[in-house]
Amino acid sequence: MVVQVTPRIRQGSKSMEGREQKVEANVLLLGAENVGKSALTVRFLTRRFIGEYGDIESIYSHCDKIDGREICFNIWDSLCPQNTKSNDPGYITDQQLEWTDGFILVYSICDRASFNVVQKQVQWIRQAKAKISAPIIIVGNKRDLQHRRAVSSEEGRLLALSADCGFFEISAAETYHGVLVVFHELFDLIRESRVPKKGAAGFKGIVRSMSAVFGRKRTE
Ligand SMILES: Nc1nc2c(ncn2[C@@H]2O[C@H](COP(=O)(O)OP(=O)(O)OP(=O)(O)O)[C@@H](O)[C@H]2O)c(=O)[nH]1
Ligand SMILES: [Mg+2]
Repeated sequence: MVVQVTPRIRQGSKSMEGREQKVEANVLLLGAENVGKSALTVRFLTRRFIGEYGDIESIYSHCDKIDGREICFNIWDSLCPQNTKSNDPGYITDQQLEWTDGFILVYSICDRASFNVVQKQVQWIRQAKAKISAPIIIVGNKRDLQHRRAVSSEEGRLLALSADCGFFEISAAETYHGVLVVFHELFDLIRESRVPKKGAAGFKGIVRSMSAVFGRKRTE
């Protein structure tokens, strides 16, 4: 099952793209060590799960067509701790905050500490002055490892609801589809965040739930 929470639409600092055909979106992947940030990135880029990824930090570019429009994702696959000057695993650099149009915060459903890191990172982003409009999607990865689950779906969903973030549980190891949905959903939120606010009341929050099964269970 994948639980999806769609956050309230935020007013963006960037202007609307209008009818431009090519759109760029900078996406920053954050999260504790070993949660699958690189696995998610490589799945999206190549559709493949290769198992081991090393500890390389990179920014990748990948163009895709969504609704007939060419979207160029710049994907920053970060390392944790994100800044060696800080011992705080929730720390996010000003450069990262400034660069990104949207965040994917990844934890492993088997690793409670990694969920705590995501909680800290959400707080950090929400308190940051810059780029306050950049949307966040929280991803609970490794959902194929149900027998080792340490964080319930409900906890992930509640964190997302309380912080106005999107939420998915996926397995980068098992399927490409879940990863694709995460990136496309984030792109939709980025696009909405760039639309000038309509009317004083703005948009109403929308919460929707969706269930889907992504592939068979497997063990590591
Ligand atoms: N079972 C399972 N293993 C996964 C999944 N995603 C990643 N892994 C494994 O988890 C380990 C860490 O994956 P990475 O993608 O390197 O994690 P990372 O977050 O990029 O780690 P750092 O770059 O060191 O911060 C690897 O052994 C992957 O094969 C998943 O969905 N299920
Ligand atoms: Mg990595």
